[in-house]
Amino acid sequence: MSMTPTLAPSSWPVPPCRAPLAAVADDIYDGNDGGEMWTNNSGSLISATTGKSVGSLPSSDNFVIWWDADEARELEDQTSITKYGGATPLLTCIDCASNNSTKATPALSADLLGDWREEIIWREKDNSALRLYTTTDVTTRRIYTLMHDPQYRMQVSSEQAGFNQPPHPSSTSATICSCLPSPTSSCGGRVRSGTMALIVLAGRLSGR
Ligand SMILES: [Ca+2]
Ligand SMILES: [Ca+2]
Ligand SMILES: [Ca+2]
Repeated sequence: MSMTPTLAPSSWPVPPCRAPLAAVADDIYDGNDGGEMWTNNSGSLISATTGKSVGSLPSSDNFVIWWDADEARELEDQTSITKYGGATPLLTCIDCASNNSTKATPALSADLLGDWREEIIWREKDNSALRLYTTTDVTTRRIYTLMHDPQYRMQVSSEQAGFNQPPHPSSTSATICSCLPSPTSSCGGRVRSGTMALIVLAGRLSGR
């Protein structure tokens, strides 16, 4: 995501003597233009463009996901999805479990099906199955699906092969914009949304 270059990290209201255990930067709050960031010990939500506090500390500092109809991202942690400031989760799977102990990450988050909102995959507690959830909210926002963006596809594959963090598109805007690259593949054809991630998941899903 983009941040103001002149805004030195040392000027942000994060305690300098206590390194944060986790930090997130994305656009999760419509009440502040552009992106926001926070850490587990930042004490509040901080504007990525001004460095000023713009809201209460989010309820988690784990994954972010495009889930509902608006273009701000939602919070994903353990086996729930919650809107910033929301009292009730938008989605919870009580029969599912997260991965990586205290990191509590999903099996995968990515734009796999349908429109640009992202799907979530959790494993069931007894490891007998993977569950794939997609939003049921209707949106009027129409853009290329995120798998059209090469950087996004690379980060989706990194979720499975490297450090497990949510994928981000290459747009320089903190919000999704309609200027994603024209969707073409290296073979000259059109890239099909979700193709790469579904290949990654094929082995797991085939065991169902
Ligand atoms: Ca914002
Ligand atoms: Ca949203
Ligand atoms: Ca989708």
